[in-house]
Amino acid sequence: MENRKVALITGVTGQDGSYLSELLLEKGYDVHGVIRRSSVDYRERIAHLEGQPNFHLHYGDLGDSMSLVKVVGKVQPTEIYNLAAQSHVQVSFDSPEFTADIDATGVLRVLEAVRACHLEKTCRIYQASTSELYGKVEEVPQNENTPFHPYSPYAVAKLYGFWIIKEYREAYDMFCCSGILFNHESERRGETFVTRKITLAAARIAQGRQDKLFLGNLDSLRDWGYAKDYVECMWLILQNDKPEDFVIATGEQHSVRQFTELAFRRAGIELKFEGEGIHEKGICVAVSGSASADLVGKTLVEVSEDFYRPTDVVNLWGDPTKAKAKLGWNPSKTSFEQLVQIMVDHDMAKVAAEGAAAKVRTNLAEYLEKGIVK
Ligand code: NAP
Ligand code: F7E
Repeated sequence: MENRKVALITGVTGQDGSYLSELLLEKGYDVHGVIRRSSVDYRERIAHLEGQPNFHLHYGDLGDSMSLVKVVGKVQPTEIYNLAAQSHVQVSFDSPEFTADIDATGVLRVLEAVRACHLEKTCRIYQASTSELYGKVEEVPQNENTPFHPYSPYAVAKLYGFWIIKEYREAYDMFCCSGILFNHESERRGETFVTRKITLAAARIAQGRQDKLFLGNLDSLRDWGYAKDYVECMWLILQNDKPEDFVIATGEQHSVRQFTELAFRRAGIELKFEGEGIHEKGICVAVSGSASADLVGKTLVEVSEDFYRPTDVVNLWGDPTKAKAKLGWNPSKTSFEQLVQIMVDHDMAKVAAEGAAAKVRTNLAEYLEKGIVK
């Protein structure tokens, strides 16, 4: 490997891109990020890094080959982390063609940009693959040898990304690998993914700023880890002696219902679930801390068909044995309980800081309730 440490991160403004940037800057890398132009400020997650001498941003888009060739040629990276994607599974049913263009062909564009710049022998590439590849799972728990059965336009696009990485590794002897990451969450998680939607709603309901939370499939099972721990593994995968794919997961599984119960408890609200399917409800049976006693007896969680998917992946559970053994990665650094605690505590403080005394529903909460935004 070269002595220069120059990383190029696509998807730098996202949850993982922001944590990975911090990690690589700490490790002494020059970090370059690819950003898209937007009419609103979307750089909240990396605002604290802008202005640092080793942190640089470049305009580019995974849908635009020339922009990628230009940025790769200019930066001459020793490592590329391809994190950019349309990453929302439910949205991929509404925008399947865009999802395929960015999440499938976009990976090919990154690989070809590296070849066009003659960096294929010096630049290592990490591809953000996903547990969604296992989809309608064929075994539980899932490891590197479990057959794939993608179950959404997002997963089908990511499957192409996985295979084109493998193909370029074999055809051109490139050091390119996939991290098959199971769900990882944090206080920086996008607000329409289920965990963050729940922790924000729990905080808002506890502080009298929202009446109810509407969710989809409460029975869905996920292996949820902490994003800050997972970006470390992305780096470890590229420091390995040879290019290989790894499953990254905690090895523990919980339901959406369990996440909801725990998050509301942390916010001071004890929930009891009653009923089944679309009629299931989460009723407040006790409060603690600053949560209002008026909440007791109220239905705070309801199920809405708006958040059901045409096909849903319901049983993800990863086996991180290989990453533990070969990379020395610790899948238990942050427990499930600690993850929920970190997210709820962050959102309690955020909601408190939002400040308005009156009971205001944010636009997002309103849109979520009406099912306009998923
Ligand atoms: P995220 O928060 O949704 O971030 C996605 C990033 O991709 C954002 O920076 C976004 O930019 C960028 N992006 C989207 N379309 C783009 C385009 N056409 N050109 C350039 N950039 C584009 O996702 P994340 O949770 O950090 O996940 C990172 C990666 O890991 C994604 O590829 C995701 O599919 C994959 N993954 C995530 C998980 C998970 O649980 N988080 C698990 C497995 C795999 P804007 O800010 O401009 O939108
Ligand atoms: O859904 C169920 C939903 O949207 C998790 C992405 O980072 O991880 C993420 O994809 C589960 C699903 O994440 C609601 O049906 C119930 O079964 O938080 P999610 P995801 O689909 O697992 C994978 C590994 C990625 O690669 C993706 O990029 O929760 N669910 N009720 C709900 N989901 C949402 N979003 N909203 C609900 O109201």
